[in-house]
Parts: sequence; structure tokens; C-alpha cells
Amino acid sequence: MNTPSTILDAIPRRLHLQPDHPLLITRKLIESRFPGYKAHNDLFPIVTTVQNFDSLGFPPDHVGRNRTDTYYLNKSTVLRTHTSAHQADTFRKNESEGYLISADVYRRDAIDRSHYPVFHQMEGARTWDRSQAEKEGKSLAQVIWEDVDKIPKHNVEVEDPNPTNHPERNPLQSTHSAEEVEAIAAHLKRSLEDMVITIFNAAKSATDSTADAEPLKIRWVEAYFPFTSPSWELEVFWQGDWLEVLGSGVVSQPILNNASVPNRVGWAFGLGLERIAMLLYSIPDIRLFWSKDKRFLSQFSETAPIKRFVAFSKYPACFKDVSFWLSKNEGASAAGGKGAAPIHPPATTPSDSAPSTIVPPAAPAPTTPSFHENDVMEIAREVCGDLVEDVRLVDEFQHPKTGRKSVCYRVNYRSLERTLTNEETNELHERLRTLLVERLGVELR
Ligand code: FA5
Ligand code: MG
Repeated sequence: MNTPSTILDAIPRRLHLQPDHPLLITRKLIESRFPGYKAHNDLFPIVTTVQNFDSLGFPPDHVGRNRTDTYYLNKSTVLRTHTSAHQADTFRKNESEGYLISADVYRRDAIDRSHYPVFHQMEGARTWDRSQAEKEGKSLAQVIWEDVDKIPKHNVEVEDPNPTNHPERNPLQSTHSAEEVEAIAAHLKRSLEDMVITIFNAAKSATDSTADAEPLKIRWVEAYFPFTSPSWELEVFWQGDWLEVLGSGVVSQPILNNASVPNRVGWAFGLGLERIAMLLYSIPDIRLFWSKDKRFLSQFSETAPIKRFVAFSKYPACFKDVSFWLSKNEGASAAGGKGAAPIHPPATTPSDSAPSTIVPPAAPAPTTPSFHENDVMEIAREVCGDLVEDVRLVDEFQHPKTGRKSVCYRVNYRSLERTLTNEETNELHERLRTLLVERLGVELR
């Protein structure tokens, strides 16, 4: 068990089901672009490691399984780290050709304006029946292309420089032909582009001044997930940088075979609902979604047209650094070698190479690190709750003689609702320093 009560407290919130909440409005807007897809919005967040990992083909030593990345309730029970935990069960039920699953998910992760330990994902999948196509005297690819033609067209330029599959970087599965995957990829990409463009147009009409409306920039990049191949991520240019909004790919055939639907073939995606809602409403900080402040909640309505979020005054930031030596035995590697152990960065930065999903099986097997950045994040969350906006590594140093490693983290204290007093931030920072020593055995500098 490594799940703090503050995280358990989030379980009953179910923001994607709260009337007039921006996540509910965003969810419904996305759902409206997937007509005929069956929506599941009420799946319980406590799942088995089989559902969250094994059923999806995660290898036994995958880093996503680590206690540094995942909230465990016991050895075989976790808070789901993604909505994909329900893929196998939903395919097995085989109730519809397409489905959408929206739910709260939980991850030990970085702290910044687009990452939160509890967030909401929407999973989507669409499959076709190979034997049905044969009965109709058509190829599977032909049937899929006919469905591609039914997706609304757009004229936004999308950056997509990579081939649909690549033998090393993004391979086909042996059960799929290149023609089939071309068709599946086209259906997947066109469906998701349509969704993002719809969101963007709604966001544009929400701003009254057209002057500062930047044109939409989106791009597809190659990705890796244990449960899809080939795989892609969709990124949107937002606040001066590329923001990853979703991961996707051609569903691993063994998942469908094990779910007793071996004739079905298709795609799946998983998107971050907060990320999309931030684009839709220009919401600047992911913590806001959890606000019970009327100044936030009163700005959203299911029945009124979408309006750009008006930030309440921005309260001052207060930066404080904490530097410490990693505990002495960090110097020796698990294999008995010398040299400081590498810092295990939050696997989600810079662009969400998410711990639970993106590290290819070729990555070195995770030794159990004695220091992991996610533990610093978790302590910061425990001490500061939502009064911390951002925690980042600003300096790293290895002593030339002793080989010991020192790190410096910069913590940005800022409330979304008021100005913090000096005493308050000093107290928080002192608590943070104390707990880092107690929990992680580090030595403050
Ligand atoms: C996944 O979770 C995969 N299950 C997605 C998937 C589904 C791929 C089906 C293929 C097929 P990833 O870890 O990248 O992938 O997360 C998906 C999205 O969740 C990200 O693109 C991002 O929009 C959002 N996200 C990830 N971590 C956080 C976080 N800490 N806070 C807020 N949003 C996040
Ligand atoms: Mg990702």
C-alpha cells in the first residue's frame, strides 16, 4: 500500500460526471463526435494488476508496475493508471463496434501545470469483424475505407511525416497486412483529428476577440505502447509548446484473441480529458479542475454556449530551492559497480513518455532504485496539497572524489485562490525538507 488518503479522497469526486463541470462538458462534446460508440462512464477505479497490466501485455518487469509510478492498495490491486485497464473486459463483452470509456485515473507523476496525480482519461476503440467482411465479399481494408469516407472532412494542415508503419520503430503485427493497417490508421487519425478540430473551433468561437486567435497546429508522432502496434501520439501546439493530448494505435491482436473476439481487428486511443478541456476553455492550470471555488465552477454550463475561462487574478509565485545529497549507498550500482545511480526522472516529462506505457521492452530492466524523483513529488503533494504549482530539478552535481550525487529542486509555491503568506510558505518548505530526510534518507545541503 503506497496510496495516501488525499488520493483516496479523490475517488468519490468523479468530476467527469458532475453537472456543469468542464470535464463533463468536454466529455460530452467529444462523445458527440463518435456517434454510435457505446459510452461507459461509471467503471470503478480499483482494478487488479491483471486488468491494468497483464491483460495488456505489459512485461513483468515493466517500469509502469513500480511502486514509484503506481498507487497500490495491495500486491495485486491498484488504482487504475489508465482507462486501458478496461479494454480486455470491454472487448470481451462485445456490445458495440465502437466504445468510449471515461474515468478517473491515478499516477505518481511530476508536478506542473499539466500533470496531476488524479486525472481523467477517455479511452476509445473501434473494431471491425474480419469474417463479416468476407461474407460481404469485401476485403477488410475495403470495409474500413468505406467507413473512413463517413468521417467529416476537414482542411486543417496536420503534420504527419512518418510512414504508417516502420519495421523497427513502429512495426506491423504479423496478423495484419500493410493495406489493413493503412485503412485502420486512416480511420483512427481522421476520427481523432475531427475531434480535436471540433474542440478547437468551439474554443475559437468562445473567444470574442479573433485577433489573438492562433491557428491550430497539430501533429502525429510515433509512439510505443505494449498493447498497440503501430502506435502514435497526437500533439497540439499550446502556450508555446507541443502538448501531448493522446496515445493511440492498432490494438494488439492477442488482446482481442484472449477476449474471445479473434475475428475483430481495430484501433484504440486514450486521451487526457483535462488536456482537451484546457484547450477548449483556455484553463491555465490542471489543479483548477478540483476547485470548489464558485469563481471557477460558475463559469461553466452545459446549456450555455462555451465561454473562455476568465482566470481570477494570478496570485504571486514563491520559489524555494531544496538541495540534498542522495543517501550514501546511491553511489554503488545494483550490479556492484561504482558511480552514482542515475536519477530516475519522472517518466512523464518532457512530453509524457508515461511510466505505465511508453518505455519499450528493450529498456533496461528496472532495478529498484533507492531514489526516484516521483517520491519527491509525492512528498511535495503530501505537504503542500494544491499549494504547489510546480517542482522541477534545476541542478545536479556529482562530487568528483566521493562520487556522491547532489540534486537541487525548485519548488514553486502558489495558490490558485489567494496570496500565500511568507510564514506559510516557509513552514511548508521546512516540512518538505524534514520529510525528504525522514522518508528518503537524503542529507540536506
Ligand atoms: C496511456 O495512458 C495509454 N493507455 C493510451 C492509449 C490507449 C494508447 C489506447 C493506445 C491505445 P499515456 O500515458 O500517454 O497513455 O496517457 C494518455 C494521455 O493522458 C496523455 O496523452 C495525456 O493527455 C494524459 N496524461 C498523462 N499523464 C497525465 C497527468 N499526470 N496529468 C494529466 N494528464 C495526463
Ligand atoms: Mg504518453
